[in-house]
Amino acid sequence: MTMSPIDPGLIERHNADRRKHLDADYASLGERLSRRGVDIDAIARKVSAFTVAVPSWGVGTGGTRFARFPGPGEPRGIFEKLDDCAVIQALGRATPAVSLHIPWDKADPAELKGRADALGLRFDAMNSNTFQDHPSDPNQPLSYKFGSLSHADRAVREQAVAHNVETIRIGTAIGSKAITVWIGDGTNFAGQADLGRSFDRYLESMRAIVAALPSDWRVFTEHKMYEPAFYSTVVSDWGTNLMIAQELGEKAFCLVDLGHHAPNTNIEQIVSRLIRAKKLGGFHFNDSRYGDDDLDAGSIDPFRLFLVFNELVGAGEALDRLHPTHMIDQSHNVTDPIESLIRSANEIRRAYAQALLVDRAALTGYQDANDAMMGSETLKNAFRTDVEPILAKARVDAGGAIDPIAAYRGSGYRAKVAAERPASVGGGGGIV
Ligand code: LRH
Ligand code: MN
Ligand code: MN
Repeated sequence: MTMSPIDPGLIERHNADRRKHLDADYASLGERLSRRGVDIDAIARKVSAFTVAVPSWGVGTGGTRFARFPGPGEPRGIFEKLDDCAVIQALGRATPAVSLHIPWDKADPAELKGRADALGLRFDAMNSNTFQDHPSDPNQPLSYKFGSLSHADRAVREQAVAHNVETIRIGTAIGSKAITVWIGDGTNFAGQADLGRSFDRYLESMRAIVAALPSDWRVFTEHKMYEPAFYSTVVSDWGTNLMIAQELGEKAFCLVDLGHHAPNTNIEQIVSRLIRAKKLGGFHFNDSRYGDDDLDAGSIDPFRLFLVFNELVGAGEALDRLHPTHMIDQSHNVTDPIESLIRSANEIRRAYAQALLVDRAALTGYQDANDAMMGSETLKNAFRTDVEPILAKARVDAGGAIDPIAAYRGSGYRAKVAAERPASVGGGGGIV
């Protein structure tokens, strides 16, 4: 029996008040979709099966390099973070897995597994961290100031490799099947490091990490254009990332964090290319306006999110073979992180549902006839459809809330944990 930090009776009462309207909205949308030859129940089934992992570091308040403004009741460690993740899942029913970051979330693996099992959660890809120093870790005395996996000093590289191997070992004990490697390595000045030799050293380190992967594990390498390095970054773009994945072999795949590209980059085209290359490993979903803003998925440019899903759905079986993993990677500075994550998961599902509504046969026909207007209209038609009744139905049928943010506010969870968890100073877990 799963223990839920949200009273199921509360969700039932919440839904009882809204059920009639949802049923009417669902029937009305179903009628309109059937005129387009679409079976609403088939769409709802696919949406229900679609899940996205939440980042452990996302349930604490984030920050910028200028300041962090902690919210009330922030989780003080990984076990309280898991409690918050269970709230997100109880109400939204789209996020049954959590992605951990080591050493931020380091704890006894048996206890981690036990707590997650009790809460009905599981673990998605693990994340290693060699982008900051870990002075309290006796296994990591050397500094990553000038890099980690690509560092000029072999001893630092070996330490960084060993940290990744340890992260895999923890992940293996808690049922994860993948590790995501993102490094901050790069330079601030031309001439600071040799661009070619740095990359060679990185590849050599990654080969050692791949050699430590269990047979059923995958490794995702995550590219990012800049930050913390501002002149050059070792794993800077999807071209570099593809080279890496091809070099490292069949267990290696590229991870696309939507915030890690230059503004206006055509990310959906990158996704299409990586599917063609059979190297799309997964996503870190978020939204951005200027850089790696880590804003809530779909909050700035929902059309772009839809276009990414349009590529995924359009790829059909080619994508099924890749089974990319879906994770959120966000930093919540001004909202309650639980609310942001509930909403983001729903926005990601919305983009998926809308992409499922694209009339693909018609689209191909318009494309082949060079009918630019109707090709565009075919996508817009799907994007313009209000699929909220489908999303709400998927939630309710799985035991979640029709309006999960309203139900969360009604639950008083934040006030309850604020009383139990004294205000944190710098903690909350997360990158500043
Ligand atoms: C780097 C990144 C990467 C890290 C996370 C905290 O910007 O996207 O995925 O692990 O942020
Ligand atoms: Mn990321
Ligand atoms: Mn990022």
